[in-house]
Amino acid sequence: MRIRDGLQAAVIGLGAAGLSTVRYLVARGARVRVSDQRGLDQIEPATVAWLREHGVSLEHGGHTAAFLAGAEAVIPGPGVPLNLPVLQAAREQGLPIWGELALAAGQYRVPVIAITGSNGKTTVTSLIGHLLRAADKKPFVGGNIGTPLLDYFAEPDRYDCVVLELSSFQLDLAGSFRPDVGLLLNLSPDHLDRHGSFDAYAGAKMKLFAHQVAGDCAILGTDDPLADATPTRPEVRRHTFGRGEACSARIVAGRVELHVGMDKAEGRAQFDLGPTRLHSSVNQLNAAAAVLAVAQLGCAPEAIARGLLGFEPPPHRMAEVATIDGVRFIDDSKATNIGALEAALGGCEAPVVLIAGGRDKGSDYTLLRKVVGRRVKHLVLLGEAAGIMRAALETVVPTETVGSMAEAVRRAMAAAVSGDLVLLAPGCASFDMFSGYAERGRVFAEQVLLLGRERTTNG
Ligand code: UMA
Ligand code: ADP
Repeated sequence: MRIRDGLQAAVIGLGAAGLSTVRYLVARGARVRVSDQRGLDQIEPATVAWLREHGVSLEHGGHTAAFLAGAEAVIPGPGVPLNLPVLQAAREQGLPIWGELALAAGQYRVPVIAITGSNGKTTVTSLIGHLLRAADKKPFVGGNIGTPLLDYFAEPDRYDCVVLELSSFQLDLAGSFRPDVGLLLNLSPDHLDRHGSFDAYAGAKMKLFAHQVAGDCAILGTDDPLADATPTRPEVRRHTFGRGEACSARIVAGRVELHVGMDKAEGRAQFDLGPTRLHSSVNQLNAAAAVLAVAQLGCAPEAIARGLLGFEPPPHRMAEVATIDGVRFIDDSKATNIGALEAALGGCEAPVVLIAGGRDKGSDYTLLRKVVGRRVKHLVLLGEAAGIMRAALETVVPTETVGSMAEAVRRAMAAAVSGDLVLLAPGCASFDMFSGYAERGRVFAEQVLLLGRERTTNG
């Protein structure tokens, strides 16, 4: 959308995305105000100084209805709950509520690949960025992965394509945004505390495809029945990845076979994942999705193959920590919903001692009964969700509850025998006990390594 000079814009939330939004609006001549729940002493002084210098007024310590006086549009950050009283007041006043994607709609001058799904977004987004660089392209990689998506517009000349990881929060307020290549990896319940229902959550994800036009491409993970059933517009090219025979990027015996997007003479290209770090069952899917997406931008098979070989998956996703007395410890701290936990267990061949729990996001843990009953020999629970998880799962697996990660690691080791796998895959958010999933994974690894040292010392 084009921002009118002098537009009175009210931004809510001064996190990374909010600040980027303020900068974007200021650069386009809008009159901007911003409101944050934090006190002034909690906001970086350099940010406060920048706002003052650029004539942006700051409300801090909470959001009031007075903040909206004279505003023509309200732009909440992606993490700002949409049921805040100030947003309800904005709706009552008939003010439009835009997200970052809505602001950027129609403004990109280079191809945009946008990735969403319940799990695998960050892995696939960083892999796509990596493959594009291997093909000598200059991608901007941002969105939910960390760099705010509007930062692209600060220096657009540095890039020849854009790769965006998009959350349901961002897509909920996407306006008429459309990606040239939209990629939906999978769909399973997440963030129900925010969206209220699975249908509302899935509906937000599906907005990815709502405004695509002829010439655009929709990529769907057909191993996941919900992603497979996602409607796309008839004029849009629809490609699929997975293990099914008809897939455009098909996984066969640890290889990705690409049946589209290559030079006609070649017919298909093949990529062996055996020698790469993408050989786990979920990463095979991620690789197929990424290969299919970059092929749409004309990347050559040799460059893709080179890129796949050099890719390091991001940390805390099925990462090997150590093996102690024959017991392997795996850190999948980024498994923050039940879909990721289910996928992690589905990929494990050895008996699993599972460490799970954390902050609940409104999940129904009874959905895990089947996979837990089949794969898990002992369950160690910690965090706020331990009680509800226990109630849902203790009849299918021996379960105990602990108070700390140190205790969890020790109890898991006590329940394991050589050949077993101890898996940290919480199925919950981490914020009840940690600053984030990365800290949770780090503490887990520290405790595992400590245990290993003690065992060595004690012979
Ligand atoms: N705030 C208010 N009022 C509120 C709530 C928050 O003023 O009612 C303020 C907070 O005080 C804080 C700011 O808003 O100053 C936080 O803003 P935010 O929650 O929108 O987060 P950002 O720091 O801008 O980071 C956001 C994404 N965060 C969320 O969607 C929660 C980041 O995704 C993203 O990397 C970043 O923009 C850059 O694009 C993180 C995330 O957790 C990784 N995403 C969720 C997930 O992956 O599950 C969706
Ligand atoms: P997201 O950004 O969507 O959270 P990540 O790449 O950070 O995705 O991975 C999050 C969790 O999902 C990790 O536990 C990881 O092991 C798991 N995961 C990764 N790819 C997939 C996939 N394609 N399907 C299911 N789970 C996956």
